[in-house]
Amino acid sequence: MQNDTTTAPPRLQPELKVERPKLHKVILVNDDFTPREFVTRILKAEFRMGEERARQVMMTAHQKGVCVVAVFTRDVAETKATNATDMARKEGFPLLFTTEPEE
Ligand code: TYC
Repeated sequence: MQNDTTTAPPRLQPELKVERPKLHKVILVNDDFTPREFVTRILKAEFRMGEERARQVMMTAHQKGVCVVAVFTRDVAETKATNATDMARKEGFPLLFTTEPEE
């Protein structure tokens, strides 16, 4: 009896295409109303930054209009941006964190 394993044509392996998930930036947006200290506090709480780094990021947004806070997978970036923005809303501040995919 013929043995399938010896007569079958060689199986072509499908090419494995594993793509790295695109990372998303969390962006801090400046406004004229949220106190600097409050922005710094949010950055420390939600993005686990130390005082010095949080102040640098806050000041960059303050001076340039926006600052990239960090990059994460899409879900994490969106969750952190939403949490941080919600914390500000609860205190009545217009502070905004947005996300955008990296190129
Ligand atoms: N511009 C604000 C002020 O002068 C401080 C601030 C900094 C607000 C960064 C938002 O993303 C921000 N009180």
